[in-house]
Amino acid sequence: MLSMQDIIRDGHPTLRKIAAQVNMPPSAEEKQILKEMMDYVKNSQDPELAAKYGLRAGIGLAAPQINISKRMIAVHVTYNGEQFSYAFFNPKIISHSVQRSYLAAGEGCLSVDESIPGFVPRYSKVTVKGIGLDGNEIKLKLKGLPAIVFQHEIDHLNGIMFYDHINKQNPFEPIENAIAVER
Ligand code: K3U
Ligand code: NI
Repeated sequence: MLSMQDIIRDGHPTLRKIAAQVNMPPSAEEKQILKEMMDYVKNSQDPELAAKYGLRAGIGLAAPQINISKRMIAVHVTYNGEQFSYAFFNPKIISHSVQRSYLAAGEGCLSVDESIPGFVPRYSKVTVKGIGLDGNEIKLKLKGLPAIVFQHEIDHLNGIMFYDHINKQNPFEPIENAIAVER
């Protein structure tokens, strides 16, 4: 079972690397790691398990955050009463809106212990393609919080941290053509 001890923190070089594609079909070990990433995210949202094992709550996790530089992400988030629970190998944004969005409360990251205030510009809508744990291709059209979480996790695969996108001079500078998303 993954715990906070497995999660590397800001400053670790793996967080700044471009993660490698996973060769298909994935190995049994790669599937096991991706399952454990999903288990972490789910367990972390269970208050009893989170307290018992000291898990910081998360709605997504990318393999580089557990020091595995491979293109694998897990997302488990509820938005507008709908659950988005996906474990992906080799996720890719294949198209996106012109319109931008940002999380009104700002973003957080399990690899960043402090809170970093500011608006993080994202695409409002994205279409994401990837391979699921069963080896089948999945294509998702996302908006709102799930779209933001996928962009945050795919950024981790490219060595990008959420705060890289924040305007350093004025973290809360209004973003042109952007809508606010509430959690
Ligand atoms: O935003 C967080 C949250 C936790 C519980 C309920 C609701 C929200 C915690 S931070 C988080 O989940 C990151 C996880 C990371 F860094 F490992 F990927 C994902 C994320 C947070 C906010 C916006 C986009 C992505
Ligand atoms: Ni993160």
